[in-house]
Amino acid sequence: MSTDCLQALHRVRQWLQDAHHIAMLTGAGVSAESGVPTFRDAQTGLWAHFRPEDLATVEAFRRNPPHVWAWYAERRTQMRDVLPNAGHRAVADFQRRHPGRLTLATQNVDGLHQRAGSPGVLALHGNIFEDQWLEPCALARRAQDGCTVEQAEAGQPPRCGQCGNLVRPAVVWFGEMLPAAALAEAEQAAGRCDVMLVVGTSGAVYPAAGLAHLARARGARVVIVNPHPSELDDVADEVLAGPSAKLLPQLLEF
Ligand code: BJW
Repeated sequence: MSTDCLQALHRVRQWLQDAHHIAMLTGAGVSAESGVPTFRDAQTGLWAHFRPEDLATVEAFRRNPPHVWAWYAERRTQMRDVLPNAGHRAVADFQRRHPGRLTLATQNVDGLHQRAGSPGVLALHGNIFEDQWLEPCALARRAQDGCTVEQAEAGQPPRCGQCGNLVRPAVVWFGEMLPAAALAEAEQAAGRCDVMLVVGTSGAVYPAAGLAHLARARGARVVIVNPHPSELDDVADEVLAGPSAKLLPQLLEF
């Protein structure tokens, strides 16, 4: 590591040690070293093979439910087989040693922060392992109450045995609202933190990326951890160019 990089690392570590409150936003890059593909990598990213509008919108699912369901089924299998890496573990260990000092919001749906032991993860884009009903349930006061999933025909997404609804993965697609409570808590943390760590995200998707702008506007220091340039570099006080599984343990081991 160059002298400049080492100095930047020490500077950020000092900011973190001095911080009363730290907010953190993670993206697909934090799970890359666990073997989960990112979205926007030109060679290996998911969008190199698929168009987002064909898979990650409710219109795509309505148009071709088996196609979208099969894509998610494959990713569920892949994500079940991977393990949290040193970056996930460094965050969870820090939270154990310093309860309440770091609020973690993630755009990831893979559950790896939770499996590493991070408490209270704000899952802004949902959870790929959970299902939800496509339409509001006609039979129950709350969607899904009292309903059951019926065995699906091969290749088809399951349907509700009672109301006939199609079942979809409980993730946030483009054009959909983020879970209001999780977003509100993430915004509150970004608005009151002393340091905001933005890790492994291209910063291309809003409102999640807006958390970094909010933190900066409220006077926090914004630090990016990413081996490549991101769309949030202009907002940052420091950009640490490197993989998160290597840098997070170095930043958070105190
Ligand atoms: C490493 C690494 C290593 C590699 N270590 N790093 C304002 C302006 C413009 C548009 C909008 C706006 N506000 C809203 C929008 C529209 C839209 C949007 O943002 N569009 C942009 C693309 C232009 N946003 C929405 O639609 C959101 N909803 C919304 O706004 O609701 C309000 C509303 C509704 C209706 C009408 C009007 C308003 C919803 C966004 C949902 C995003 N969903 C997805 C799919 C989730 C399900 C699934 O997994 O299938 O979420 S899309 C995809 O992108 C996924 C990710 O969470 C998200 C972010 O991607 P991420 O994590 O940044 O991954 P990558 O691949 O982009 O980057 C990886 C990074 O890691 C890279 O930088 C690498 O360098 C780095 N890396 N190895 C560290 N080892």
